[in-house]
Amino acid sequence: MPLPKAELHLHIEGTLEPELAFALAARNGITLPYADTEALRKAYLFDDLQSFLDLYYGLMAVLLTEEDFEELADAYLARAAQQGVRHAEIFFDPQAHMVRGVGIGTVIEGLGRALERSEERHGISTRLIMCFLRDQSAESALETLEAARPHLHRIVGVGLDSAEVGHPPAKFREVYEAAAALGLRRVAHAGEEGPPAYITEALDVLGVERIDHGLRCMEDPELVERLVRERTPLTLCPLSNVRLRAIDVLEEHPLARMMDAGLLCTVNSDDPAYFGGYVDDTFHAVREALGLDQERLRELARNSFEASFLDGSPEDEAL
Ligand code: ES4
Ligand code: ZN
Repeated sequence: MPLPKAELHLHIEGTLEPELAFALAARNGITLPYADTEALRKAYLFDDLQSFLDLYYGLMAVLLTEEDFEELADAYLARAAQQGVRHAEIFFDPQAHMVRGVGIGTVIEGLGRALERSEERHGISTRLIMCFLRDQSAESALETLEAARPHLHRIVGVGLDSAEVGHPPAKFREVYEAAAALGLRRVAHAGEEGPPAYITEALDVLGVERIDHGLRCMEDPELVERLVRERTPLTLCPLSNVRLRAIDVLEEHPLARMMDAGLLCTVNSDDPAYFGGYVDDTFHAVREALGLDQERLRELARNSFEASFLDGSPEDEAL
């Protein structure tokens, strides 16, 4: 039995398995530039974050209708339930769809349809986090937040993802202020490929309450001390770090050292269709590669609930 856990760093577009991509392509009359699912899987050899993002954005071409987004999310939730996930905070990238002429309402309402049935169908409570693409302009992020206004009842917070280096958090100060004024929670990817200073900036300028990845905090002992003191959660994604070559091999992942340092670490799957495993597969992989014992794994599972946006109400405690 997998440990009950929350998944807090999961891009719904990154759960698009090759089989579903081809099925949606056929339904929508789209020709993919791969002969079959096997040929597509063979393309999943990445040098860095950008080489992954190119494929990830390209394959989204198959996602067009509300039903497509509903099916995508429902397929993830079904797999997540098998992995012991009881609560999922799910990222989506509206700008990556809007540039293709897919309305933000189609995306949010489609995902929303799957999410509103999730507790009943899969035993998983959910939250939706809207991410801004940091390699797009700050104006585009503001327009996206504005476009999302009619759908905000479905969204718990905002995040920041895509190509990190050269796009520091401060670029998005204004849109994060606007999001905070609307009562939205705030997270951001930082310290995945970017320097530790981006983590500090995300905390101080954007007011985020969690750091997505945060891997590179380990280069700055004062920052580590602060993250420990403030109990800032980090949503680590070890399999992603290996596939995108942030580290060479899983055995070199700093997760165990980060836990020893007192950091509030969680383990997540990021883009599981691309990185070779869902969240419990990731728990198994770090257990094997880093020699984490059962107590350490239980700590990670506990951390995932503590770091979540569940409010600890009696209803939530029933999880
Ligand atoms: C992402 Cl691994 C990762 N990093 C940044 N942005 C992303 N979007 C989807 N996966
Ligand atoms: Zn991510």
